[in-house]
Amino acid sequence: MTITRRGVLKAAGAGAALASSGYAIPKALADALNLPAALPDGLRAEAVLDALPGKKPLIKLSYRPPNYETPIALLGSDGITPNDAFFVRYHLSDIPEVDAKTWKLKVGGEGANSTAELDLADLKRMPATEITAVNQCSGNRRGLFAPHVAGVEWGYGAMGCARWRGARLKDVLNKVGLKKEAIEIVLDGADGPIVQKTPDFVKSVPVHKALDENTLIAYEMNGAPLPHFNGFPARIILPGWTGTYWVKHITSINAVTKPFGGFWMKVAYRIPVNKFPTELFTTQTTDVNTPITEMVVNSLITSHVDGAQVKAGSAVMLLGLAWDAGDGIAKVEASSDGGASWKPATLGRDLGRFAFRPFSFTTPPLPAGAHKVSVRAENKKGQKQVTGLILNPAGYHHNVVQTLMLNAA
Ligand SMILES: Nc1nc2c(c(=O)[nH]1)N[C@H]1C(S)=C(S)[C@@H](COP(=O)(O)O)O[C@H]1N2
Ligand SMILES: [Mo]
Repeated sequence: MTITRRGVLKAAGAGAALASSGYAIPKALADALNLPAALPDGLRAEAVLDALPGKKPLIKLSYRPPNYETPIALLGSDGITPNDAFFVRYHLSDIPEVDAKTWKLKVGGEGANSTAELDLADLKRMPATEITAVNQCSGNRRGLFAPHVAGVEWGYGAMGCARWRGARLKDVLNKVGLKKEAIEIVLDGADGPIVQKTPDFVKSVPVHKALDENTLIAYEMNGAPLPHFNGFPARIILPGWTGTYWVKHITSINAVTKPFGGFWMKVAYRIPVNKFPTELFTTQTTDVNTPITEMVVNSLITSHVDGAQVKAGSAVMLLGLAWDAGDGIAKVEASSDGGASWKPATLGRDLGRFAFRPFSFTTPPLPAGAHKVSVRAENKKGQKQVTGLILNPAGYHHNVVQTLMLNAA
């Protein structure tokens, strides 16, 4: 089932179901397709809601490979993104349906002392850890970059937060033992290129991050097996770091003693050195650039979209989410007067330092007219969202303070 944005807006306007599919458009989803005005015109007109097997209708940016973002309304405000609403990001189109019975994980590499092969039962027999963590694509909000940069033109929804359960990567690496010269751990999944000109999607992480007690090989998401499109039967969870390292359908893990040279490390997913306050991936750093690592502090209003109608003379309760790389959110502030004055928002439940932190803020009664509303988060290290976009060639780390218009009538 595919619903075009134009169709949705028409149907929602008429309060009707789409005649062709018989699918009644929930108002929240119609609102969600009111994509940010900064997105390229072509994309805004073409964006469609489309349901992958096992998923709710999400915003489809491409089908081969599947790139689907979560509508803002489905991100909700309780800090957990449901599995059927979680965004989907792939680089390659050959995504096998992995059979849990025959799936094997190979562990070794020239930086390891031995090799091992685990099946799913072996992995599940190991001590299990559960951690709630945000998975956000490096390119989340790329579509808001001005001037526009090439890549998947994501809006706000290339992110989600779930309870991930699995074995520690550290315990799996201990089965083979690392040589003291090992510097990176190389992660590869079952998916591959359909045409050989696209390089296979393989990532590496520094040994210290691989050995971090929060780094998992997860087989459960929010208490259920991983959905196929989120990495069944097992994926890497690298709390604090952007989604690119969270390799899905993981099949091989290799320790290496030299910097890993694949395309997805050396060419893609890089940021200029010294532009962002994030950890340096030292073994991969050149004079000019370095792999993206940690997420930057950020927040999003999820209860209202830009241009939402509210009742004149009434207070408006804004709900949303804030997150960072794992220092934890210290405060969220909101303004309903275009940034002239800021007041603290109320922080919601704390699901752990790597999770979405819900917040709420009630505006003063808003007289009839347009109101500029903003929120900004600060983490426990004192890092703040930026007010001006930090340009970088691949359009990463967009954490500009969000402003939206509410129309009180
Ligand atoms: N096997 C595999 N794993 C992958 C990718 C991929 O293309 N193939 N993309 C990565 C990127 S860039 C992101 S942002 C996350 C997205 O996770 P999700 O699809 O579960 O939301 O998966 C990561 N893991
Ligand atoms: Mo990504």
